[in-house]
Amino acid sequence: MTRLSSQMLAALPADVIRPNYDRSQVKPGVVHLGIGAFHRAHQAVLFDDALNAGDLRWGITAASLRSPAVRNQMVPQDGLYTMLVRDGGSEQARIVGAVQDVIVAPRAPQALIAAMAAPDTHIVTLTITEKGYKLDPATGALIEDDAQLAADLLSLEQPQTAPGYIVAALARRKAAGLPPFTAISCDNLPHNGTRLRNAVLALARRHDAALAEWIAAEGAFPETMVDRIVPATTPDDIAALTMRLGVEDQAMVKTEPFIQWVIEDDFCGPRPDFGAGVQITAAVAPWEEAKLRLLNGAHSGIAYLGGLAAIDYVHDVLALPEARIFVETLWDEAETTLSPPAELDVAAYRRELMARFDNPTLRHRTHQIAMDGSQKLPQRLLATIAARIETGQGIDALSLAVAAWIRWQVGHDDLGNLHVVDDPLAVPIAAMLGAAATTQDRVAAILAFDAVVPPALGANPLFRDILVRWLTILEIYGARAALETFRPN
Ligand code: CS2
Repeated sequence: MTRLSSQMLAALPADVIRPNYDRSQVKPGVVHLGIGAFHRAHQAVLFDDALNAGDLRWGITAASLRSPAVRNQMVPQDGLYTMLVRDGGSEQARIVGAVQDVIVAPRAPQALIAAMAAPDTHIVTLTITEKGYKLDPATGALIEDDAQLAADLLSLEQPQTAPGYIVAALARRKAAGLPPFTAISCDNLPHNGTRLRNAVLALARRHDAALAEWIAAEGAFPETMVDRIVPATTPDDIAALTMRLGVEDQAMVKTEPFIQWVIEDDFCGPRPDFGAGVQITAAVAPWEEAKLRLLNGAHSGIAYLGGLAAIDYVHDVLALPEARIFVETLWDEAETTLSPPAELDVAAYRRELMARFDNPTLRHRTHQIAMDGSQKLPQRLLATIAARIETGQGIDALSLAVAAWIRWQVGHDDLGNLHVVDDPLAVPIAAMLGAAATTQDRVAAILAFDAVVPPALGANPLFRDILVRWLTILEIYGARAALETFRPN
């Protein structure tokens, strides 16, 4: 089957939106680390908007930090791919032209450093997932015994981590008399900019104190909140799009209409005149916290409970009335811990979130969201629970989500279907749960695991008792029964 490419653009059906700019004139202004589906449906589209608006400085050189899979999808297509926006009955296809090249970092580390150190590069964006920062999820300290980080602490000749690439490239820029780039974390971490800055400075200091000082003084690491639901693309999605386009697009992404990128007004160089979907603001934290605790907190609860109940998709979980009440209760609990920005109407935001979760055409898998729970729980659920406990408020629904995460670690759902626990801490967690004889012991082991649970919260007897109650119900009766306790009586 012929692949999508520059040559095939003219032959696409008339209703497919295409780049309106001359791609040969675009300069590479952005380097992106970690090109997965999320980047292609989020930041790349917003830079593509800038290109479509006539500002041709914002082409993207993207990098995979591990596998060549995305390069093999995109390079034969001249970097082009389709973004399919699905909402109930409607579907819109747009070809995004912003990605100019894809580098597989382990195969061409010097090419990636050179791209990041090029004079035209003004912005480096990252979607490397929570675990890519090499920071302890509970304390935020550099995980020095991580093998890749340990290698970068020794030498940056061939960096292994994203912070390693940033330090190597910033060193190159400093030596060349160039200003630093603005480094923008686009992962769902609280204070993601500060975390990235901390990781970069800690690593830089170990190599060259003067470099670290220069980065601290001249660099910029704005905080951001990113939001768009981007389910993993399936072979069926590609087959259906091939029928529609008449060419095959192996790099397509599917997503929802909603898109939001809130960026702290802290750039050390040029930036595009961003269009709709991007807000530049002084304070990102309140946005970030509301999104992490409402959207992502509910998502994780839906993922573990739905996954345990053998329900594949988010919208199918929410077809259960008790699951909706569970989510609303979790939101009632989380909402009181927020200091929402004045522009955010929380009630309307909650209604909009529920409608987004209900989108039946997205087919967002519970198993996808269940990944990397140890990295996600602290900011999505545990911080919220700690804040509720501090003010003497209930934590029933939030704790059920945490208990469901613990239950998920057993590796099978309530019907006995096996799943892989895809998590960087899966092995130590399985070992500690395996060594625990009773439900009480399992809860005690997790609460004592300070890589995930902050010690003060882990020592709280109220939290312990609620977790034991929920985990007992999950172990004996299953997730459906636990959710049913949220039925209106
Ligand atoms: C999801 C997020 O997979 C997950 O953990 O909760 O990727 C979520 O879809 C996005 O944060 C939405 O902006």
